[in-house]
Amino acid sequence: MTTQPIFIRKASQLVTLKGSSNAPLTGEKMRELHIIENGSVWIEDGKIVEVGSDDQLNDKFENRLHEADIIDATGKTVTPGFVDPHTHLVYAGSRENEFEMRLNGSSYMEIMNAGGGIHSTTKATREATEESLFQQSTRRLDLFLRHGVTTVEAKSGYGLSLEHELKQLNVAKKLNEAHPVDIVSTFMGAHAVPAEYKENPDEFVRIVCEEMIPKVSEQKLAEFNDVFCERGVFTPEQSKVILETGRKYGLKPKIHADEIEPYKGAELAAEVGAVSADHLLRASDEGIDAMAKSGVIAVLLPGTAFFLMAEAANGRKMIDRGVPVALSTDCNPGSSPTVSVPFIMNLGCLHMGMTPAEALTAVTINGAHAIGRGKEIGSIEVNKKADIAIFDVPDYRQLIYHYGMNHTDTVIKSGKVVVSRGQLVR
Ligand code: IZC
Ligand code: ZN
Repeated sequence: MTTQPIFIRKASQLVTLKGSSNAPLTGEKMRELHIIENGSVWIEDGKIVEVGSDDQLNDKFENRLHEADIIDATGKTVTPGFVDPHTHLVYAGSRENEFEMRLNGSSYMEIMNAGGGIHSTTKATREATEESLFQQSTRRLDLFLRHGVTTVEAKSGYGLSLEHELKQLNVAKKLNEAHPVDIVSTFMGAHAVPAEYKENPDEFVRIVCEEMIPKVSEQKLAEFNDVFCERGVFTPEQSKVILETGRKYGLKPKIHADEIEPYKGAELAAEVGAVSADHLLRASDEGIDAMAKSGVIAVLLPGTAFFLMAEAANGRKMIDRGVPVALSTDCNPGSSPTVSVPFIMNLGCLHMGMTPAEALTAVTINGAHAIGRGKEIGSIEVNKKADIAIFDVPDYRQLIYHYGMNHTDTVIKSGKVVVSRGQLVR
């Protein structure tokens, strides 16, 4: 079945990020957005068919204008739909009580070690039915979409038992089928050592490796395998075993590295050839150089540093040393309860020394590469999936400069309008 073509016309800026599909952008290439002024895009059957100036496209499609749904983007900025490569999307409950505890001086780790934090969300998620998890996560996905996000990675890790990890991953699978936003799943059984294995964490590592990973792989419920490598959670040695086991079962490694303390997580990411190392607030220079050398993408999460009142990762240094950088919300109930990718870009600029162009690259094509989707999404190029966001600002920098606001006007997902005038289209 063919669908009605969509013709986006006359964008003040059409940010294409052309030529970035084969590998993530690094160094000064992260600042090359390939913007077309007075730009237009022709979309058909879910794909981008032509990209160029409005004059060029008007000539080419002159005879077919009457067929198309025309979206006038005069005065607006058009970008690839945002790709958020690190979320803990599927969970139950909320942790505003811990937010208040932190405001009164408790730390994230103290709360977790006292049985709260990840453990409290695990309890709520284990108790929730699939239906309830689905509903609670749908609400977040709707909000993502309304902020211009068309693809998210989603991690498990609030089940921490075979049964409940599979439940979480199954919810992600169903959400991917039911919701316009695409979901790329990551297994993260090694998100915390559950209370029942507190005295014997190695036994939990064994269960992750021998019971959970094989099942997740057999049921094709995830593409990636992640571990929270942090003092008091999983050691670099345990993390290595978990990531290498995952790889044997076809799950590509990712790692939560050097978030709270320097722990040689960045080095480990390079050693095991992880697709990305995420957080990196306390990564060492050696670790950063090792990542650059082996092409590990740094997924930086400045919303988490902001929310934990910590100093953000040094994005500037990573880019200057040749590490490809992506940005993400880290959407989760403990350390970053937000879906606002635009706010994350603002923090990337203000707290991590990135330029607005680098920040936009980081939430589009580099985000796509961080989840293995660089060839399909993340730039506006012929034959790519028509995932496109239109913002009510004439210059992409205003998207970041007018901070804490949602400028999203229209979102097109797989060639269909799913947000119009800021509202979901059902
Ligand atoms: O629920 O606190 N850092 N995992 C690692 C998290 C934050 C999520 C949480
Ligand atoms: Zn995370």
